[in-house]
Amino acid sequence: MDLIPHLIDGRETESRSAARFPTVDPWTREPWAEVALGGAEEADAAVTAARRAFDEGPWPRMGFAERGAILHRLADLIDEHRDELALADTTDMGKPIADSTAKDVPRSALNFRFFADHARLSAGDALPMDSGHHAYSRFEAAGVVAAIAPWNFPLMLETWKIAPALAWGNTVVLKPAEDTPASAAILARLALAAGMPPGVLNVVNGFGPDSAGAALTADPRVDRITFTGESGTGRTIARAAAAHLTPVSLELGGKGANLVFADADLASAVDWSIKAIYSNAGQVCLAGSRLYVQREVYAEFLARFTAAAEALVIGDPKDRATQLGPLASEEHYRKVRSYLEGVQADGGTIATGGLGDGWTVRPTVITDAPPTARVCQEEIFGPVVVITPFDTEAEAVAAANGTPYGLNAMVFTENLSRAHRVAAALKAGTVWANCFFVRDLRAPFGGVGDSGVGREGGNFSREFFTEPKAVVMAITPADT
Ligand code: TXE
Repeated sequence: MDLIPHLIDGRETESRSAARFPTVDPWTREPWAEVALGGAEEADAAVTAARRAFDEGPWPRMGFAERGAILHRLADLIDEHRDELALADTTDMGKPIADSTAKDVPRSALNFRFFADHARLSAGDALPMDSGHHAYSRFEAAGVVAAIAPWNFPLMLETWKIAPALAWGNTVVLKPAEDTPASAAILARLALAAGMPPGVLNVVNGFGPDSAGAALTADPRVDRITFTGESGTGRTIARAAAAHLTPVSLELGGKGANLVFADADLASAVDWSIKAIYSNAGQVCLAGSRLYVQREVYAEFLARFTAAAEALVIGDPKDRATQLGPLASEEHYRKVRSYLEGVQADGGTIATGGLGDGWTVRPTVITDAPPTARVCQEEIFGPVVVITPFDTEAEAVAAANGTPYGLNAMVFTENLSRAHRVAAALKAGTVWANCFFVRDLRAPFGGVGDSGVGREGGNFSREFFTEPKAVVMAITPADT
């Protein structure tokens, strides 16, 4: 079986103990590769390498154009290795190959292109002062960044963290999720091929608690921690970081509300709502997992939505026709299953869907669930939506804001004023009106409440991954 190694200081390596763990293909439910199992020792070695590369190496001292050229080369290599990278994510976590090929990998390349250019074009501001002084800002690299990634969009979310960190001159230690280490190992190899000096990007494989992940967050030599994952894990990481006052950026869970008003373009609302909950088998922090539909169109919407859900193609994620693969792991499948098993006791009804073969879950619709039901409050992270009717705009907004989460929300309406009014009233880091998942990498991305701390994207990534500095110069008046 293939071995997925760490990358530490420019070298692909096993752990010193030679310990390994299997990574499982959730479609075959069989291990398909072995992974070097890192712990505190490998985390320490990786931080040492990243520290040296930052303190002594060329990377933070290069000009933006030179560093940017390497990042652009890496983006080109990602494009050239698109099929290999897409297959790695699909095999590791069951994402349909059509999605990993057309969305995840191209977006990962874009992450490097965008942040390379963004850093070069926004390297500082000049601030002429009325007092006759001249001030300017510098955005200086923060140092060593620990990036701890989840398994639902492995390559895409890893590069979303790594790209801005590197573009601003930091060095990085990445810990991929234990379920999805394969694409990061390929990325690491491509980074070296693109000309990235040793120690600039390090990858350590392993688990979170009491393992590589926790060791990274406890290391005082780490200057920034960027994490995407579960809200509880985010709290643990924030506590560890507090010991050294290390700034954290936490992108956590969600329970996206999706409001469909009677004046919406119903066909389009159904189409987007289907994508919002069933893409990636619902394993999306942004999933539109709570659908609120105005009563006048509720019955028609439910009928159309259910028909579209039942028509989705479930199957082998390596088949290009598949729209819904298995859930990413047995542990995760068990979690989603336990939510479905609790629906009836909570007062809800499974209108369509339920468990499928293996670790698949069919596109599921739950109706009649009271707002306090677990399926209305907690992140299921599966292809499971709760649909509830509402009467007034105020009622819909209150329902949407009625969870501890606040990552994103959607509103479907043809009434322009309503769209703006509702967008302003929703407690969320992102609101989509008449669309879903459309991103501009300049826009802030992050969540409110239990959905996270901080924002990334464009200038927001600049603030997090740098130490902004103000320089104020006195301009001596000319002798008169
Ligand atoms: O997440 P974890 P899991 C949600 C989703 C899912 C649940 C559990 O609901 O069912 O979280 O998934 C590392 N110190 N999301 O268990 O544990 C871990 O090794 C340092 C939402 O996979 O948060 C992995 O690399 N690191 C979500 C990463 O954190 C630690 C994406 C995520 O793992 C650590 C994924 C520790 N103490 C899951 N504990 C989203 N918002 O997109 C774990 N890790």
